[in-house]
Amino acid sequence: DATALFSELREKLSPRGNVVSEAGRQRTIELFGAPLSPQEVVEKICNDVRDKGREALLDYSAKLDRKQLTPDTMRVSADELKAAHEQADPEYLATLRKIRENIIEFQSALLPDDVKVLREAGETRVELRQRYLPLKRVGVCIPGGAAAYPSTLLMTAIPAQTAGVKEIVVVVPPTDFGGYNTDILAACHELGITEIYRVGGAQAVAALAYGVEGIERVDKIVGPGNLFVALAKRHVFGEVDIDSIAGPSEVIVLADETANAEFIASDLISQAEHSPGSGVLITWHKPLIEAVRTALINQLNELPRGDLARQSLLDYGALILARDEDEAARYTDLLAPEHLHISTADPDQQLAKIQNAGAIFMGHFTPVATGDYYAGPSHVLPTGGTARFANGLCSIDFLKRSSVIYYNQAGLKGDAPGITLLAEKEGLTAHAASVTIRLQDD
Ligand code: HSO
Ligand code: ZN
Repeated sequence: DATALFSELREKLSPRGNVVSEAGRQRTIELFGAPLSPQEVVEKICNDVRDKGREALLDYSAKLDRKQLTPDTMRVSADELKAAHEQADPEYLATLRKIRENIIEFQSALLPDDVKVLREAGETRVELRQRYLPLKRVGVCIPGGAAAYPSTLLMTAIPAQTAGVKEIVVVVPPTDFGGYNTDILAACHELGITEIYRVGGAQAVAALAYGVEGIERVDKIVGPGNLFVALAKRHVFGEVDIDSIAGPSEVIVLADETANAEFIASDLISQAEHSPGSGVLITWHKPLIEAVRTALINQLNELPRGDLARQSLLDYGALILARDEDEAARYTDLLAPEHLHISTADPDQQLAKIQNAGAIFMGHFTPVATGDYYAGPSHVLPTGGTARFANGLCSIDFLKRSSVIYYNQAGLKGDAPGITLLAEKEGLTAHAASVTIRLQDD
């Protein structure tokens, strides 16, 4: 039964299992004297930060991130930002500027125009509009546990800035890969971001959602993080908007007989080296399976993060032989990967058969790294099979819309019978009266 098989494989592909649904069940964390599930821990942290504010935020940073911060050291100062930028490698800064241009070019092309419709009503017309405005204040979570990710700052903050968001707040854990990382601070300065807090985990998400002394609450929280960040975002959703619940990186490579086994091995290892991360090959060309296996073994032995990537691939990777192209496309759709790399002679042909994938990389010369770092679309993408319904982050996600309705008296007269009929059906006579009262003296 293909569906059962693939839901099993799907679990295998999500390197934390299905973190979000699992998190309620396990009771493994001894944080408050009693064994709590990650979900319960996150609820406690969020409620404490909501009720006790900055004091709780700093307490949790000390307890969980082992960093005793003060209200002063929690926020990155203007001097620190300037110093990081001045000391940064000029080539790094020049590359950031080029990437920034690439992201702005693509993200601004996505932005919708306001919509205006004039509809006939009686002798006249009514004006119907949809207006888009940027969110006022957005919080961006940058990870800082296993590696430093300045690219994630670019891929979240620049789409927001392109949409016109003026206030961007960055939270990044108080680690060498996070809030003390000069590459990240230099990138913030380059983007004109001045509000950066060295806090991470659920406590940072709660501070952004509810606001604490010195940190005003935001309208939307975006960006990836560990299990605790993911659960906290889900917990505060409704109080603020969020982008999605991001899990670890994953890629499916679809390949035909024209694919290069060494290239494919490097693609699978690239996502696996995020550690955890997963890579799956699906091909209908049998010899490729063995060729990729050999290439994987050779490449893993050569790479600095080879051991981490090997473990991820052993735990979460797979090499799958499909009967033909159509079967490969069906498997891909069932797995709904974050990244899909179509490494075939005519990738458009396979693309046409696939519905579910967060970002799609076409042909032999478009490794996922192009999208991770440089091309223009954001690398914040739906993981864990959620590409079935969710989307990668983009500038549109930082807009909100209002509808605008504009009648004159003649238009109201034209539409009045329909409005009052419905109002009376619902027994809401004041609704009906609010129309008829305006039509009385003619
Ligand atoms: N592949 C990751 C993004 C990333 N890669 C950051 C390198 N740096 C998430 O899809
Ligand atoms: Zn990556």
